[in-house]
Amino acid sequence: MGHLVLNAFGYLSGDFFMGLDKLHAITKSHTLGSYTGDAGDSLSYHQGNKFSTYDKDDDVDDSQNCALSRLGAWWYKNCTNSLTDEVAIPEDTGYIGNTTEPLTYCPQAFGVEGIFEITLPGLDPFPVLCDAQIAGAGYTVIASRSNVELNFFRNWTEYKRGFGYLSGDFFIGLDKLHAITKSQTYELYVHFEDFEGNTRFARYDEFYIENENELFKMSKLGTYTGDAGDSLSYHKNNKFSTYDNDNDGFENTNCALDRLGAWWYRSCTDSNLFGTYYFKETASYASGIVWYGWRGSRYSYKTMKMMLRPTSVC
Ligand SMILES: [Ca+2]
Ligand SMILES: [Ca+2]
Repeated sequence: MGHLVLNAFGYLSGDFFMGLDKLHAITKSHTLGSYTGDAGDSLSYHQGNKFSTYDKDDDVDDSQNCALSRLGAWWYKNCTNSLTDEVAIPEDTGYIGNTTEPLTYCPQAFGVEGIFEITLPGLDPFPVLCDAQIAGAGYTVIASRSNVELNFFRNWTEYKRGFGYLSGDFFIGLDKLHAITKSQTYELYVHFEDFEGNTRFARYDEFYIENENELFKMSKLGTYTGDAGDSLSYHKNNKFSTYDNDNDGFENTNCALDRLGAWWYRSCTDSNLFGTYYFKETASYASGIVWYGWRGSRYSYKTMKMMLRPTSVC
């Protein structure tokens, strides 16, 4: 049996870290030497860097706290996400483009889908993915999750701008989400698929996200219909939170950190659709792509899409 020691944690008989003070005392007057081994040298990159923890950012990456975005503590250097920081269209994707006058929303015609450019006040024209299969024509996909590749544990700036690829997984970005939902009345449709091949949905007949001055508050959420349960009404009237911008309704907790995501957190969740991608079971409470109303707080879905459609076409 061990006990916790200052600057160290864990048990010597199990998992532990000895503490930086002791590590210093033992290794004093030495530097990182030459590598030998068969696991590859993945430590030289970190030589010359300071130690960082989530509450003490001493890495060299000015855009973020690497201990937070990498969920650890280390001699971090740079930790910039390799993906573009704005939603992108890969070059090998068919870009349908626009044939007639500028669109302000996805085409509403039967079977018409793909990537289109839309134009809204306050923003440069931007591409959106239009879906005509899941729930009928004319839906703009605002978020897509389908595999573990795209990290959704991102900071405020990234959520504001959006990230990922329209041909795969992505989040459209909060500025665009505001502009879209402000332009006319939209319904929200959330589609789920579990690892057993079942699908369910939740639909809300109104959805509106405020601008950044209002911290992208979800100030309107209409009536629920569907078979996945209503796990979003709990979040209505809450502001958006990321791990580096805690606007949730829970005084002593940073919900984004606790649930490993970003969302309109309250205290904290009834849903967490930008949480970590797991294969069914979440590693910690509600930290996955979680929607309590169907499979509870510990089940993370295989695929998830959030989509918007104008309630009446004007
Ligand atoms: Ca940093
Ligand atoms: Ca909080």
